Amino acid sequence: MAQLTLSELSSVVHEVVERQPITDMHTHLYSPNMRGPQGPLLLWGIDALLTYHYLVAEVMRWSDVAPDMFFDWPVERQADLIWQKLFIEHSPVSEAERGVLTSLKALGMDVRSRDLGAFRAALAGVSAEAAVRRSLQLANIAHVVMTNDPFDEAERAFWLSGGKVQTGFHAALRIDPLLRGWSEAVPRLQGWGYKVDSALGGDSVAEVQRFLREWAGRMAPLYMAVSLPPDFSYPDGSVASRVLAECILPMCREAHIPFAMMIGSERQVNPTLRLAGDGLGRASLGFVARLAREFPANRFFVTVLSHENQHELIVLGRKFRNLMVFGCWWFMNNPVIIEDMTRMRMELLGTSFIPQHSDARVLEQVIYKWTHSRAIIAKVLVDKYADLMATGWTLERAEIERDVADLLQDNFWRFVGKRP
Ligand code: HDL
Ligand code: ZN
Repeated sequence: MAQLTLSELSSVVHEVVERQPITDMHTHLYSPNMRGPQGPLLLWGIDALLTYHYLVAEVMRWSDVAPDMFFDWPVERQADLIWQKLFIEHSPVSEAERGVLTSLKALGMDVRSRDLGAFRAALAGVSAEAAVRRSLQLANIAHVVMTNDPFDEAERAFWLSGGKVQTGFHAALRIDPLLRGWSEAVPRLQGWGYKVDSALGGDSVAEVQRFLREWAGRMAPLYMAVSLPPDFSYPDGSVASRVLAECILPMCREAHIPFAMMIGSERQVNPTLRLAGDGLGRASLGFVARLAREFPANRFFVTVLSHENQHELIVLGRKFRNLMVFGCWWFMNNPVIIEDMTRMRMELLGTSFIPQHSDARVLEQVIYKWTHSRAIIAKVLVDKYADLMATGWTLERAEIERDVADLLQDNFWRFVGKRP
């Protein structure tokens, strides 16, 4: 096959990245057939886009509305305020603000009109299934991994009734209460018939394992996941350390699935902002090395929320083949940081990492989150390939296709040990 010239490089790389179907390994989307007591669990449409908790945090900086009053408003009124303050009265230059416009443009809206009413009318009445087909097609996403929480009353009924998700949607078993809310989890587990106690005595270990085994049986998760506070450590003599070592990691081994640790989220820094009220903290990542070293039969996806932790995590990725570095999580998901992290990762890990996930909560966000990230990943790849070519190394299109498939799809499926 023909060797690429330097002048061809950029257009070929951007085209290959554009064409590569994505496996989005961490989202808060739901299969369109998943329903809770209030209706579909999936969020989609213009008012859901505008009331994304990132934008709620941003509008509170320009408005003196009391958060509690804001949250009591109908979603449309919340969206009206966000549109007025963040898009009309001030230029929407933040990543979450610009993102709305990227998605609206891809959906065929002429954002020059700035006419929210017209956007609402044009996008109204679209079913969840139709919206999913359109957004995944526009974002070129082949597989969506959800976040599925057996402690979430809204989705329990779906799984307990034997619900099956739509093709292309996959479960991730999310178990935060077991590691960062054990005292609250105990009465709930007891209520569901699991003989556990707060000291993890008696049959508690076996019962937590049974809880995880039963939910893994219902969801067939591709991995188990937790978000951890900045001060999490292992081992620290706590019940959480024992739950991790004696329940979670053994059940991941039994189910042959990785454990994803998303480290550094400081929950409810400002509780009045509700979902928008979480912050971050710099973590001490020594426990990650210890877990990777002491549990070589376990595989760990790891992402961190503090910019300061990124370099340390990447170096840990060099030390352990059972550790897969992934994503630009949450407050990391901004162009300046995505580019910085992707360059650092490629310079230290080659292509043996997963550069991004969307973390989308609203369906149409996948369009902007991936449009923006593909452009940055392609830009970094062009630079790195150009550096290669400067040594006299030659490159063929098929090799770029292989590398991009690794980054956006195959590294994930290889690490979970399955084929899509
Ligand atoms: O814990 C998580 O999975 C985070 O992604 C939170 O859900 C956070 O609210 C979020 O949506 N970040 O993008
Ligand atoms: Zn998330």
